[in-house]
Amino acid sequence: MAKSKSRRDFIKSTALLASASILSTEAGCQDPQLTQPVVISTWNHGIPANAAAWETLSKGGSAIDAVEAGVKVVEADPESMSVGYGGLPDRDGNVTLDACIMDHTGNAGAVCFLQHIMHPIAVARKVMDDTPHVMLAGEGALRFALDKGFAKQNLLTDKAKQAWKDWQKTSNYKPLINAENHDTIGLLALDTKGNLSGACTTSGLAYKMHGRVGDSPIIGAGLYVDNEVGGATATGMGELMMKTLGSFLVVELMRQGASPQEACKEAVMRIVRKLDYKDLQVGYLAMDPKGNHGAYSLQKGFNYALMKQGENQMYDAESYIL
Ligand code: SD4
Repeated sequence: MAKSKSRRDFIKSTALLASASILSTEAGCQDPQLTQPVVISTWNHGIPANAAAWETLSKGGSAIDAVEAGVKVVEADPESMSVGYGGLPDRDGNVTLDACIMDHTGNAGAVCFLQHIMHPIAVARKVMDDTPHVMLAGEGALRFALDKGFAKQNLLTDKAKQAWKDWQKTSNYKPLINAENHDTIGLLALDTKGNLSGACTTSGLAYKMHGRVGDSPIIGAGLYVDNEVGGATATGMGELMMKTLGSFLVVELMRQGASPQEACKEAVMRIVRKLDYKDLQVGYLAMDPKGNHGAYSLQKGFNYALMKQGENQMYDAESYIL
């Protein structure tokens, strides 16, 4: 995994360094029983997401709180055009959101085809914590969110609306690789108690059919965590991960002895062997309970942010197609 050469490579804010030193005095150095936290997440927006997750972890907070805090930063960013606020709409002009979250005990929550809510991950967390269910969809998810006090708001920014209008001139639907319509955030965190959690949130493929749901809210496709073995998350053309239950596959391969890197690669190879993947992208990230990580993608161009020991850096994933 080569460090990428982008300008964002060496973003290390003083806040991050400060939280790293809090960790070494409050946690890591004083108690050898405590695990060193690690955060890993997809694409360039992983840098600010990791930083927010780290803030929670460095104070001894839980992995589940950290993953939620991390991805919320990206959900609220209007410049991130495939997650939450500012996300590109479906072909009818609706921003529809998919998200899921999973903790170290195997608890999980998800929402799909949710509209008008800035933080679908927080709604997914409430589904996990406050209901006997795993997933709520569409109108039901919206009603639940409003009942829980979330505000209804317009998520279609002027910039996203203009992009949609431009797209309508041809209405040519072709999912692209590594373009701005493939920028889901999937984030995995390991906390000082050695617990793993994950979160995944997206506005899905730009200009998708109204009602389309991708892999991101599907436990086992977009995200899976088993605290004994490890966690995995996915990005890219959701249909490919759904057909192979990719994140579950990565974790199960790790259970059978594969390293996180080997498991990510094998899950991509499963797609290569079985499905028509031409011009499509899939990227997997994985982490085991010791903080070892893996990253592998179908096509060149998938990058991820890794934060450990207070350092937050971008890396390019290895890929099947070079
Ligand atoms: C989806 N997997 O809806 C998402 C899109 C994505 O990076 O990951 N973009 O299929």
